[in-house]
Amino acid sequence: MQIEAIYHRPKDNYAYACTKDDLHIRIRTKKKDVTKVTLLFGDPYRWEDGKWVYDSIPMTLTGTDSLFDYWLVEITPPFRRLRYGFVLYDGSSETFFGEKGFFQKPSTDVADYFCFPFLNTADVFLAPQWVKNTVWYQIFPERFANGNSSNDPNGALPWGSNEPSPDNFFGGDLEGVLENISYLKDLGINGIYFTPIFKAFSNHKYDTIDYLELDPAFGDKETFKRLIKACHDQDIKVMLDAVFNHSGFYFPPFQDVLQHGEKSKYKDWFHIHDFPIKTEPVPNYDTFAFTPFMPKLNTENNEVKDYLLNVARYWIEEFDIDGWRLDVANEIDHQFWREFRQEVKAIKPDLYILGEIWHDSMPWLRGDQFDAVMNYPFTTNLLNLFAKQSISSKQFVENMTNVLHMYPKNIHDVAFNLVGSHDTPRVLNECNQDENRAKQIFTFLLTFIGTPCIYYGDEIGMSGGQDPGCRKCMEWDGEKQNRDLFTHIQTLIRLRKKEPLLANEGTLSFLPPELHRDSIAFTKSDGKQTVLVLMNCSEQDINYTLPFDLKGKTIKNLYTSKEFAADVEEIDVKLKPFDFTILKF
Ligand code: ARE
Ligand code: CA
Repeated sequence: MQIEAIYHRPKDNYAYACTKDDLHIRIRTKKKDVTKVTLLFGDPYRWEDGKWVYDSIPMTLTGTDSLFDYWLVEITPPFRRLRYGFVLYDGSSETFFGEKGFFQKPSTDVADYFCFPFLNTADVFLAPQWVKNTVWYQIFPERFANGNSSNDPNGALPWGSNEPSPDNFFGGDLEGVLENISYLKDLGINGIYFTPIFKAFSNHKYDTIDYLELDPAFGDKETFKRLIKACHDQDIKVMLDAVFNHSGFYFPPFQDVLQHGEKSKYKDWFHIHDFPIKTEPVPNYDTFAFTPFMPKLNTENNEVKDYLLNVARYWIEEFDIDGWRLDVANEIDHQFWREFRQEVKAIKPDLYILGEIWHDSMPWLRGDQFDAVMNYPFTTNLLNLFAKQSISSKQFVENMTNVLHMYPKNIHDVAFNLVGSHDTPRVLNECNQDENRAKQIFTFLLTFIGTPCIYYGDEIGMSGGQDPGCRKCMEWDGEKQNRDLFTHIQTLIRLRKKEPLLANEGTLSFLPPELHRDSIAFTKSDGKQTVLVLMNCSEQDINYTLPFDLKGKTIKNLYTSKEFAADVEEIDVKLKPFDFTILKF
């Protein structure tokens, strides 16, 4: 047994409360090394005749990535506290593993066991439940629709007349969104994520000038109120983009520092290295990336914190927004986010707090800061298999298993899953304009766990490269829209809403990728019924024998609504290149 590969450390993703009463305990072992893991567990204070009393329960293998097997067990400690250890068996030898290391036999000293001291409800990660049933649509307001030409910025170009550039404008606005709510309703989405809409200098608005005013090119507050009401009337949630890591160059407090230097009452609102302040050739203050026009805000300064928390509260209290997406969330201090969560949840307990973090985000997902992060590791894995074919289906499953074990399970139900955004090339570009690959990516996105998001225009097959290429004006000419792709996505969204097992109900399991190298297959089961998603991720036809005994069962194809009775044990499914099937039995 390779004990060096064995890992467990409470809490985070190895020991966590999945509900206010239940604990998940996980352990990692070398791939295909250990054949059985038993958890020894007991109440820390339960002793009989001077001996600590413990019970035992087998753990379940829940997945394998390229290096490790992952084991899980769910425990409901009667007194909400637990001491536990592991007995691992590899077919010939056995070892005990506890907090003090490895022993030949289970230790008799409770101090050698791991400890989950107390299951306090306040510590349990609880995300808004409505998110589990939300399919998001991301809107870049300058480029979705121009509903009012009178507010167009000077020099705004005719809609869709030019390629987007870092500096040009086309006049998109909130009235344009309002006019197309029916389009969004028809697509079936029930959440909109707006990139920034507050007054700012650029066409992307990530360089804020006034956090409490809408950008005049997008419309006024009365329009925004109408838009929110129209969305809520259609059961569509609204999430805004909070750019708190940095302000724009023309943010009045920064302008005041430029004008008054060290005498400015705002000098501590930023991270200025020395005075006089200079913006070139290299700024002598902290910025986002190396952009002098995005001075980093000093969120550890109480005045800045008060100012930004007031902004966070204002848009909830005055406009009843349903979520905040947090820009460059990983570069702001954790204490700021703890106070942010307390403030916004006090006003609206089921507000969705979504951090923009592209990497491992465990430190922000402990229940005291974010509800979720933008799941870019999911995006990368999906594109590498279906778009770029740079990995095998086996590697895809192993990578996805790794992602799923990076966090506690209850985090994945509200993970913000995306296949593209305003910061990435469009999915069709990643697929080299191959519509079938793009369809397959949406099939996976909309049948997997988490809360999926569609970037505006992807649903009608818009193309576009890295920013700014991915920010073209929305294509409203039906003749130029890929209606087949739209219908495919619309059907999947409808299915997802109708069939809870296609969203976040049931237990997810990948079928062994060894069963067929050119396919991805996973099931969601609630113990009574199972939904199987089977996808061909190759250019060849595949013939897949379902590894279930289905004799006598009725099998329904959820996508075509056809039903058939399985009168034989083994069912074969034939799939053309990049085809799929969704079966329920
Ligand atoms: C634009 C161009 C840049 C150019 C810059 C020059 O895209 O190539 O260098 O202009 O000024 C906003 C605008 C962008 C603009 C940017 C800077 O939308 O168009 O860039 O401001 O002016 C990292 C961060 C992540 C950030 C991305 C862009 O971690 O937070 O970089 N995303 C947010 C927003 C952006 C926004 C900003 C931040 C700034 O979503 O739209 O940009 O407010 C890897 C790394 C990630 C990295 C990612 C993308 O995966 O792991 O950390 O994200 O690549 O680069
Ligand atoms: Ca306009």
